[in-house]
Amino acid sequence: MDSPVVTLTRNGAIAVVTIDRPPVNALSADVRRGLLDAFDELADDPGVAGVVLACAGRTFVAGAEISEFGTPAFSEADPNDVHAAIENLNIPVVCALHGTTLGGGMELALACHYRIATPTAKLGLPEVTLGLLPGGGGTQRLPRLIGAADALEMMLSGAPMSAQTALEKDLIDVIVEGNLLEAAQRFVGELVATRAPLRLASEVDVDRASVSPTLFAETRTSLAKKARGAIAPARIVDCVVAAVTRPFAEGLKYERDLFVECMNSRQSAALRHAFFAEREAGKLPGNLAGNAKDMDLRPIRKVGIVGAGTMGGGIAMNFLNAGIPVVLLEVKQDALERGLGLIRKNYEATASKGRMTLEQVAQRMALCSGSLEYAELQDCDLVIEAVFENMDIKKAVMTRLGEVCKPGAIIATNTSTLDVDVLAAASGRAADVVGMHFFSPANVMRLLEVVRGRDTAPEVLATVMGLARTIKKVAVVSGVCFGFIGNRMLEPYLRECESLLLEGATPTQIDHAVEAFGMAMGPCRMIDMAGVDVAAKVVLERRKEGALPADPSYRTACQMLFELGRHGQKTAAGYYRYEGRTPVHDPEVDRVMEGLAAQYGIARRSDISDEEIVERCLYPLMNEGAKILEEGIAYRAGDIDIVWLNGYGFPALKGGPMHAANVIGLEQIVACLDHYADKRGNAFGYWTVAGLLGDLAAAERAFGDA
Ligand code: T1G
Repeated sequence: MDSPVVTLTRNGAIAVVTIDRPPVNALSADVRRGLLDAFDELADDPGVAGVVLACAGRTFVAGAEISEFGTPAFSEADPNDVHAAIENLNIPVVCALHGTTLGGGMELALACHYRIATPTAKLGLPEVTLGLLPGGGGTQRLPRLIGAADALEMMLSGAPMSAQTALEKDLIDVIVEGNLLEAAQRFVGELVATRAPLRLASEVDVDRASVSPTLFAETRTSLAKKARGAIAPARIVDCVVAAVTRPFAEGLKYERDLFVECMNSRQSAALRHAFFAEREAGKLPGNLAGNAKDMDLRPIRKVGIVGAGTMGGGIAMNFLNAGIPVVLLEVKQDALERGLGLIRKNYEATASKGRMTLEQVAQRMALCSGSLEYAELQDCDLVIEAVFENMDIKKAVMTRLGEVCKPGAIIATNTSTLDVDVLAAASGRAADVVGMHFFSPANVMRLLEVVRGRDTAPEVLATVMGLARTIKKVAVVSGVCFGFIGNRMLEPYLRECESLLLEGATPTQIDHAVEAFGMAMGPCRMIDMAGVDVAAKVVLERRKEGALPADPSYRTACQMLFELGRHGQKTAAGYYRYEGRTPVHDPEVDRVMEGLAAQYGIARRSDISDEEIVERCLYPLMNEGAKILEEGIAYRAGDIDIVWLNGYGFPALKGGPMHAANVIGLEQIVACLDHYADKRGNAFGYWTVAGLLGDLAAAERAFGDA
């Protein structure tokens, strides 16, 4: 036994097999080989009466090594052979669970004869979140242990189960306090002393009488609605049917066939890409700021927020949820009280749904104070301005903060459209300034664009990236440009949407085409929800700055709707008319678009296809992403994907716009952009292919290639 990641030790007649492969003991080929060697050795050792299987480090096995999928390593040392070696040992094998036992780790535990866990341990089969299914016997053993319905719920939700729930479902045998390994050795000693039976999940039959005759049909109907087009959930149902109706060996083979189908699917490739991209996005490239852990990060013990409006209140909740005290600053008492009241109301609404207790509401509110005095911000380690989106107003606030905040305090701006460098300069201490662009509602949306200014100190950036993890945000670093990453790419998307409206497409057709591609919400519905007035004001501001293309018809649709008082859902009319929250086609909008088309000499067409809508809305968006990459605004293509997956409803099953472009093929994207340049003219450069995109396409490479 000489595997560096699996060790076999003996304590008298008890053997301990320990996996040690940081950071999460992922079940890689070398671990699987080490386990096979260990259990082969134990099978031939008459001196061993019982076995403990445990992990070193922070957690029991948290799953298969995801990076192995689609590589030759995936096929080495089949986990099912490991499970068979464990089950077929003629002495008890006890699995000692701590941390997050997930996926392949859960399947390893299910193959053991007994399972014990710490009180805080969690167990789960989250494969579905990666477009996979438990491919190591999980779909066959779990129903045999907890029944088909509970097994389906656990595998289709992918949600982890607490140790207590697992105990109640007989998924584990005991919860142990204190030293897990010692308890496990005692437990296996008792099994040996009492000659306890060896329990093999694979030999249990699912009690068919316990399976509701409508369970599978109802599950499939529910999936058809909520898991639109996803492959893995449907295959999980198929596997559980097999667990109920077929012998174990047959079910195991069936499971493996369906697992390979899922693993080879584009959906799973997209979800696995996003898994790693999200983690990469949280890291600063080494060249930029060295390694964060080598830097003097600035401790954030108290946060100030200037502006108690919807954004300021939502931002505050993130810190209160993390137990960080907040001072909320306003200029008028009534505005301050309104802001504090909104925070409390949000918490009480959560409590009314049973997702937090009233005691927790009180605890969070106790951490939140309000003031009308800037002086109250002097002991804050971070102050975030979330005042009205106007340069003069924000500059004045930043100047005050530069004067008031203590040395070393970080000053952040929540601006979504203004120049962070200008705001940083206004503070007089640009090295302490960073952008923190929260997405509304700020207490719900996971995405946070962290905008590094020209002068932002590396440790300020690293501190805020670490703080983002503390407040459970998915942080992506952006450079300074209009709209940073997300809103900058949104611009050509909305531009083409509005051009299509003037050419004769309806809001319904555009939204349906884009939603059929997978976007959570089409552009017209999205703007109606966010506010046509908000969109129009951004365009007006940029027109004032001369930052818009010279195209006279540029985004006139939202301007006109704004002038007509059609501000979207809030006025029951925007691109649609609203009956409650239901969007209804409004012929008045057609007339508005016809008028604008006539005004700007734009020919109306009746042959606009859904394919043209998707190409014209999404390919310029992807092209803008390439420009963002080549300008160094975003560090990685994956970062851009994470922005769009977490902030703009891009379909998870497509992995983000840059991953989707890779799947479509960059040469295809380029050809399409060239096609529209020829067909529509390129006077304003809308169809000019980004240099990086053209180069990658010519070299037959992809975004994110090493
Ligand atoms: N494979 C490879 N690397 C993994 C990994 C995995 N399964 N899980 C985590 N990592 C890396 C991650 O990339 C990061 O790396 C570091 O560990 C810390 O992760 C056959 C097919 C366990 C709850 O889906 O949910 O088993 O950035 O930042 O927030 O049926 O990681 O440090 O270089 O997320 O404390 C099923 C996935 C796989 C669990 C810990 N398992 N992991 O969260 O840390 S498929 C999963 C997680 C499977 C079998 C099937 C979380 C975590 P780096 P982290 P965390």
